[in-house]
Amino acid sequence: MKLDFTNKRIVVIGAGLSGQALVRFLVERGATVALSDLRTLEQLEGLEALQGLPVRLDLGGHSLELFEQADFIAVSPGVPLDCEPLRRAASCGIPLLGEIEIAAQEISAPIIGVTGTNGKSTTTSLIGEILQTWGKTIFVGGNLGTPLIEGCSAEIDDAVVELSSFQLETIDQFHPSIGLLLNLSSDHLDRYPDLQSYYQAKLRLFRNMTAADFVVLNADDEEVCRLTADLKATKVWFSGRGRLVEGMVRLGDKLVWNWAGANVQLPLSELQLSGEHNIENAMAAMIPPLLQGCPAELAWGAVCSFGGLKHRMQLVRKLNGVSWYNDSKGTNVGSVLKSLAGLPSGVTLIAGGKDKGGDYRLLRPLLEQKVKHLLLIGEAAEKIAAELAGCCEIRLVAQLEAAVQQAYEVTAPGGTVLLSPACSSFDMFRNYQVRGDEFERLVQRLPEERVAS
Ligand code: UMA
Ligand code: ADP
Repeated sequence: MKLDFTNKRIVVIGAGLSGQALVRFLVERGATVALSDLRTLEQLEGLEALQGLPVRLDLGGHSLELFEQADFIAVSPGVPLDCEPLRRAASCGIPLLGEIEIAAQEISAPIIGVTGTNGKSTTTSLIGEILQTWGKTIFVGGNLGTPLIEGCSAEIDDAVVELSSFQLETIDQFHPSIGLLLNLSSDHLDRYPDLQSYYQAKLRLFRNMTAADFVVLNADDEEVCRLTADLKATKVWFSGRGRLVEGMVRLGDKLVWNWAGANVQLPLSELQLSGEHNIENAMAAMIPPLLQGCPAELAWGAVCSFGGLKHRMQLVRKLNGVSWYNDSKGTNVGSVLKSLAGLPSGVTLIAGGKDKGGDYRLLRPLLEQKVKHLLLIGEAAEKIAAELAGCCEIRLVAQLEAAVQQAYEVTAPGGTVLLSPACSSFDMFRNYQVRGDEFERLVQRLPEERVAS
């Protein structure tokens, strides 16, 4: 069912990617739109693209009376629902609609929704690669980067959407036909009061799914198994530990797909992506296209030709026998564990940023095994240093530039320098992409000849 926005007074809160896309969509649907953001015009990017549209700007803070007088509030995912303007609107009985909910009510194509703590972007992209290779016209986006609302106008066969817990908080009727829950571990405890609240936000993905829908679940993840026991939708499991009779399972150097009479074997040696976690992502990504009838060999070919996304364990440079990796998207403890696990010992790890309430002590065993030097930046530096004291040599460094310089000086040939922060970037950078780009720029500038600073 489509919502009617004609002549409705709508306040869009948050003027980032989602907010700007919402403004364009709502103006086109005949709404009277105001765009409200804590930031000033000078601090915001991309607003010039809205020039010429009839939109009232409410910048440098939120005018509460606007929120009290609206017919609807359209919410960007990064805006916490307990902030003052949203509480004020809720107390006046004004409905809050998230960007995903608004978009989903417009999209009639089947939706494949991907959530979990880690691997969402890689898995979403892999599903997109497979469906495109199969000849489908698709939208691929969501938390990955392109707001789902931008996929509303196009004629598509499927929408493949990465969904964050923030986006799922505001869904209502949103109903994917296939939903994936990749894994669950600690993240975003700067937004949620506890881990269970974060997990419950993720589980909202399944709230409207029925027995006619499929859920793709990680059989090796205890929390996923525990929390999905009562789901109505048809469960399709994947396991990297060979524990399944039905579903997608890894057996040594191959994947085996056993489902509805099909038995297909896929050789792992052809996979370009590296790391155990990417085998999990590949397994999960294969399942939706296979359920839709995509030929297995074609799907596997598309997965194997995918070289990976930027800022995820990306080799930047080999310099004087040292390998430099950009894993700026390693923004929580669980992802750093996976990234480190795939490296030999002798690592110099650059970590830190905006703390999200993660338990850094979980890194201890792997740090003791693999990391020689830990260079810490950003607001979380002191907390991380305190929780990891004694694991390896630890230094607090003011800026990323100094961290790169020190890594260059202390890492012996044969070693690895890894930027994998375990934190978000927002204390020092606009986003993880800017942080990763800056790291790459600094690494490319390092001289071949080692010069003492
Ligand atoms: N703002 C307010 N008032 C507030 C809080 C924030 O006005 O109380 C404003 C900020 O000043 C800022 C704007 O809100 O100008 C930003 O909105 P946003 O945080 O929703 O960011 P968008 O640019 O719309 O990007 C969002 C996602 N960002 C977040 O969820 C934080 C992007 O995911 C996503 O790609 C994009 O929508 C398109 O769907 C990024 C992300 O970091 C990659 N996601 C988190 C993650 O992956 O861990 C969840
Ligand atoms: P997300 O979109 O969920 O943040 P990405 O695909 O962007 O996930 O990967 C981000 C980082 O998370 C990677 O650099 C890697 O360190 C880690 N990661 C990726 N896939 C997995 C997985 N399946 N399990 C655990 N960690 C993973």
